[in-house]
Amino acid sequence: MFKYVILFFLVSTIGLVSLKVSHSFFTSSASSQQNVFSVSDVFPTMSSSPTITINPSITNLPTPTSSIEPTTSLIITPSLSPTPAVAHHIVISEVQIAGSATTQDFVELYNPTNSLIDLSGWKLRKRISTGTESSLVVITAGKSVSAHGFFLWSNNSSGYNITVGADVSNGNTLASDNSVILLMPNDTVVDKVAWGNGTNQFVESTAFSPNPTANQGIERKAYINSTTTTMNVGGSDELKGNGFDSDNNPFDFVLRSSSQPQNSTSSTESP
Ligand SMILES: [Ca+2]
Ligand SMILES: [Ca+2]
Repeated sequence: MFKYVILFFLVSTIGLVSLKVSHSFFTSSASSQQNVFSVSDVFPTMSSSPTITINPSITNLPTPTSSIEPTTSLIITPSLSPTPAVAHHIVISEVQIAGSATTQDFVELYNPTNSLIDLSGWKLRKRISTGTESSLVVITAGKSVSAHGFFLWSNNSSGYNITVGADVSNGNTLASDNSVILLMPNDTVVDKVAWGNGTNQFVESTAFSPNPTANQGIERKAYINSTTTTMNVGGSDELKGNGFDSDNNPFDFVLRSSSQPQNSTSSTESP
């Protein structure tokens, strides 16, 4: 019996020592007098798939353009159609086709330029209502029209040319539905005016209407806004010349109730 007690004691002792040794080997911590070491009882796991970051490359960047678009644009405002002002050439300024007698006819010219113009060989020609053309007058050599001055042709029946002081005259006549053209000696067209309703008229745009009656005058305006009233005696444009020419007979002329023939001795007029 005592042997079994001893044996049990030995076995128990060995077991405790073994347990102590095992615990010493596998404890998660151990200590010494001055240092403390710790180990984990869980082994760190190593990532099997480490993440590798690759800086992405940038490709296909848009190519900057070298040109710089203008931020402002040049705006050119087109001017309205220029207002025809005073003509730069001699114009037919007034016409009468009948006075107290049907032969009391005249054509007045006006020089809106600043220079005297020699009229030698210049021509006035007419077309009657049927379109038949003939000479009204060929201005004789030595005749001229001063700057801003006038020049007058008239019929000479019964001394009408003396009455109006015509610079040139003859027996030719004008009538309703006629037209007149002013030509340089080389037949360069200078001006035209028609009235009424004739055939193949010398005309700018359309004919002036109506036909003037006895002692009335078809008179060229001084300005674009001139009217019969302003062009009449006492009107604001009476002494402003007759230089407005837009090549449009009905627009460029007004009908004067009483004509006013002017000649080379009349006072000059300027707009
Ligand atoms: Ca004209
Ligand atoms: Ca006149």
